[in-house]
Amino acid sequence: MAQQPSSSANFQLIEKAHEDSVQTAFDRSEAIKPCPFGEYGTCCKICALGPCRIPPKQAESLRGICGADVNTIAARNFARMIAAGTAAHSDHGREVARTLIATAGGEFTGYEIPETPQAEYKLRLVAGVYGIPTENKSFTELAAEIGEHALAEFGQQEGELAFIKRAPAKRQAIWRELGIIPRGIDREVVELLHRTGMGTDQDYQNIMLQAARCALADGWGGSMITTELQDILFGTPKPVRGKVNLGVLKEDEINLVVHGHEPILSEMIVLAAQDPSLIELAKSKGAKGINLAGICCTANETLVRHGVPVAGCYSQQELAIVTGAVDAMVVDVQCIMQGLSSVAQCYHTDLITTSPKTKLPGGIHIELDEHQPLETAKEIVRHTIENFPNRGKVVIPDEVTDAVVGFSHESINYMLGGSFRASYSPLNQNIINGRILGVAGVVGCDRPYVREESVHSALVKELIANNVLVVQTGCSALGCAKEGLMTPEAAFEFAGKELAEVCEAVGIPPVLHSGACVDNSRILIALTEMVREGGLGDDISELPAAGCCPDWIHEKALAIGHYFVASGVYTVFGPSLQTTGAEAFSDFIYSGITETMQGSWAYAPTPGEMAGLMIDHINRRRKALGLEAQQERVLFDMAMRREIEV
Ligand code: BF8
Ligand code: SF4
Repeated sequence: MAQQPSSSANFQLIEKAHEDSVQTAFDRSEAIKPCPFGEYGTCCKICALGPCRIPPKQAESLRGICGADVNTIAARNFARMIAAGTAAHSDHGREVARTLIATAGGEFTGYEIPETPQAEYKLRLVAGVYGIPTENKSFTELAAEIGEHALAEFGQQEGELAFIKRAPAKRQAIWRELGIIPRGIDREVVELLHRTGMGTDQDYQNIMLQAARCALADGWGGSMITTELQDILFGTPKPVRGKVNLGVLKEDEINLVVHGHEPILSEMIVLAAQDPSLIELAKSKGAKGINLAGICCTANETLVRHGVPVAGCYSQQELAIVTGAVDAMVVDVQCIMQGLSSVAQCYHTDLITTSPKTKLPGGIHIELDEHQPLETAKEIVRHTIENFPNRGKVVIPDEVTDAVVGFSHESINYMLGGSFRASYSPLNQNIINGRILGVAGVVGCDRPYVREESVHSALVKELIANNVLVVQTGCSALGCAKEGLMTPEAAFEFAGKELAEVCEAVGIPPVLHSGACVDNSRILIALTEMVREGGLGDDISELPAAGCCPDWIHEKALAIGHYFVASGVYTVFGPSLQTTGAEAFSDFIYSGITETMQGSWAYAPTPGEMAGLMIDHINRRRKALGLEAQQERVLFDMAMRREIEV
């Protein structure tokens, strides 16, 4: 049977929004045309002599009033986005470290340090990296010490972030040689902002070195701290079944949607939604139960740990409310559209903010009481239930896709080798013998543009058809889950024959969902484990691997891109990197930077071209490793897709 494009849920609700005279991001993206100077990267407004805008035709002759040229301006803009992205991920990590310490000290109730073998494994692993002796210490004592070490790394002024030691030795040596090992997380963000202010660093290559130090403080610092400490508190993800798309909302149940990034409150909402007295209250209002669903990366966090259904990715947040079925949407931080406020006003949905960092016009603020988070969660669930009788007309698209998700580095290790011989050896062996061509990390955001097929799934289908195993995070992962790429059966439908055989033998989908955007740190560790396993070179840059962010919105994506590049990964971005007006700077990030980092940025406008660049890179790495030549690339075009879908 022909599969409907997952975007038909969007079409249906965009139409409903128009009938209801409601404007969404899909309309605004038609109305707003990108400013060309933003695309060129050559508008500078960091001081009051400007804003200075340099059009490409005058790139050679015109300079800003201070004398800054296009390359300095574009590098500063680019680097400042990296600083902002690092700040966002890392501030999330800081909250998790604070929560771990306060939970271990008994100050916050509701959370607990679980006494499970997985928690013990993670506590010992992280304690080992921090050099914390583990003998005769309870889980709680270890968790407290780990939390203190992690928190100290935000304000650390000298030395090296501890997780840097987890990278391959050769990579660490490159960083030391370049002088870019992060000293402290906040320090690198502040220094990058300082250096890119008016009148400081004017050498784009030097700016990008500090940008690398800052981005590494994200990938091997703030984001990795977030991932590891959340795993200690809430559990390390393991394969779990989930459901994705707007059809997970239920007409006859209370629908509470969690949205944002930090799972600190949503973990408690997962518990509160199961509270028998609240379920009774829901029934007393005429609902059959309480249906919890997620949007964006809070969704990814609750999906990979608990199998909580996902209503949608970034571009679908307003559409969830347009269904008329969402009784409350509770948000924490990041990627929350201000458009939600005006959409929510047209329906009965309560928009509940919970963090002092995020307030929305028209939102109801129920601040997370860290000391009794479960009580806050129950209050939110109660509030949601009370709003159920106010519902008007409900239209829920009949679209839901199954997915198997939760592929943390630990669960990949286990799936590949089993509990007694967990290792990456089967993966490396299959790459060496050519069944798997290589590995790709595909991450990023989704735009509110109406398309028949998302760039994420178009790219990923082409990669797996060419026997490239794909690991994903963020909204990119949700986009591919919606397209049905995350079931073991998807291997037979979409993957090349050899990759499908490996997936069948191991029992994994050809596309592995590893979590939220902070969990790109899991991909760094997985790549490092592949190096450690042997046979594929001594550094991440030598692996037959590539990264791609086929679409991006938030500055966080540039921080991720640059820590992958600085870790030696060839990293392709689309649809625009906002550097086109600065030729020398663009050339530098696309090729010159390889000399020092052995990784680089790349750009391609279409999914097919992105896949082509990645596959060519993987083949070059295979050749350098002396692995056998590969068969010709399968071009996975629209016609071929339709044939598969019939
Ligand atoms: O951190 S993928 S739109 S939700 S930024 Fe935002 Fe982009 Fe989604 Fe997750 Ni990541
Ligand atoms: Fe213009 Fe220079 Fe000021 Fe930028 S820093 S706004 S280029 S004067």
